Amino acid sequence: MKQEDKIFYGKYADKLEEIRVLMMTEIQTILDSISTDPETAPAEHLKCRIKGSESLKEKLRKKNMEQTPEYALKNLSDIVGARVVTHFIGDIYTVSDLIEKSDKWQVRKIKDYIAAPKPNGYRSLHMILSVPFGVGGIDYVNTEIQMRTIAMDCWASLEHQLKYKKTIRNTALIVEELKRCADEMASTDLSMQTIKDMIHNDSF
Ligand code: 0O2
Repeated sequence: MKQEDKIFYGKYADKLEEIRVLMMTEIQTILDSISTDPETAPAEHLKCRIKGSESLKEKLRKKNMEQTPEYALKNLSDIVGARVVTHFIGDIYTVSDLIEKSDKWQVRKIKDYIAAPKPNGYRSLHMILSVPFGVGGIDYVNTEIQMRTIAMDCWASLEHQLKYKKTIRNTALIVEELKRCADEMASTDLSMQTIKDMIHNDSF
């Protein structure tokens, strides 16, 4: 954690780091329980981060919320966030089923933006977890796991750049092209899953 973030999170910083490590370790254990063979492993990569204080304050400011760690811990879900990037769509649901069964947390909500993509084309499965906290009278905090395929991840990274770029001339065209790419990538993800299923179910 950067020094400025340590200062902002204060007495909560160490516990947040503990939760980050817990999430990282538990999700990695789940991934390894499916396969550790690089050819069949479900995830291409796993990341877990604590939201930087500047980005957190900006989110609180936009939502007209109090810019304090206490308020954020009680009202936001992504101070600690993990991202699992998988090869195939089916892996997302295999992994999320196992995440639901873990005794390290309670799954509070699942937002399936793959079954129901956002209007801009954003696709991912978001899981909101309630994790024991126990510092400063806060018993539990919500954390978020985002799960998406490599194609969805590539798309989300590019679209995220659009959000933070202030001066773009062709915004309408870019938004339209991004939506088209999201739909094409979703179609390819489905085809790849079908081919994978055919390879594995067709053997005799
Ligand atoms: P950043 O900059 O990535 O941290 P809610 O909690 O339901 O009130 P919220 O917080 O928007 O609403 O939840 P949602 O929709 O589940 O989104 C949470 C996070 O998912 C976002 O965090 C993004 O990381 C990602 N996300 C959601 N929609 C999009 C999208 O359209 N494009 C991209 N690239 N990412 C998206 P932040 O804090 O908004 O953004």
